Amino acid sequence: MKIDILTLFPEMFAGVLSASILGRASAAGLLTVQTHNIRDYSTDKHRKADDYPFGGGAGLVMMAQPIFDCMEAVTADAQAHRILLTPRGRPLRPDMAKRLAREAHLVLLCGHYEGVDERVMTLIDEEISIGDYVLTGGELPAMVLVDCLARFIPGVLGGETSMQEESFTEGLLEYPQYTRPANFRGMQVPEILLNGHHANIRAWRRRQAEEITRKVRPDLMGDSYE
Ligand code: 4GX
Repeated sequence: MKIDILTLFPEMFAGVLSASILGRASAAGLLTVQTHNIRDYSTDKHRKADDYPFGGGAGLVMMAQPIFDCMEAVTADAQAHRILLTPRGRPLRPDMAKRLAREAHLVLLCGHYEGVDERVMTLIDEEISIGDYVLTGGELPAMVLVDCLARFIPGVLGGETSMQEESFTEGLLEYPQYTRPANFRGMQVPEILLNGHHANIRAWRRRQAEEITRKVRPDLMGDSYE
C-alpha cells in the first residue's frame, strides 16, 4: 500500500514511521509512506500557505492554492482515496481501518491552525476523526490512522496471526498477560496459565476480558456506565 501525507510539518513523522512494526513494514515493502510539505507548493514569493479568515475571527486558515497543487502532484492516478483528518469526521473504528487497509493508495491531508479553506473539501473523499478532543494539527491523527490500518495489511504483524488468535475476545478489552519469571518480587502468575491446559486458559482469558470490559467500558458490551 502507498500512503502520501500532505502536511506543513513533515519532520513530525520520521520517528513514528521508521521504528518498530511500521519501520519493518516499510523495509519489507508492505507500506510505502511519503510525506509532502504543502509549503513547497506555494506560489507566493514568501512561501505563504495560510492567511486570515474572510469575515474575521481568530487564527489562520490554510490556503486552497498550495493544497490543490500538492494534491494534484500526488494523485496522478485516479484511484487515490483522499482523507482529511478533522474532529468533524466520522470516528475511526476497527472496521474502517480494515476497509482502508485494502486500498492501493491513500492520501492523508493534515490541517493546521483553525482549519483549511472550505473549497479544499472538493478534493476530499472522506473525513475521519480519531476522537472527541481538539489537537493542534492533523499530523498525530494521520500517524494514528496509519498505525491502526497497518495492523490489517497482510504480513505486517508477526508470524502467529495475533489478529486471528484473539478473535475469541473480539470487541472486548485485553485480558492480563504475563511473562517470565513466574514469581516476581512475590507476585505470582495465575496458576492456570502455568499448567498448560489450553481450553481452561482460553476460558479464563475470555472471563477476564469480560470482567475488565464490564468494569471500565460497559458501553462496549451494550451496557451503560453506572
Ligand atoms: N481527529 N485536529 C485538524 C485543523 C483542521 C480543522 C478543520 C482541517 C479542518 C483531529 C481529531 C483534530 C485539530 C486536526 C484541528 N484541519 N483530527 N486540525 N481529533 O483535533 O482528527
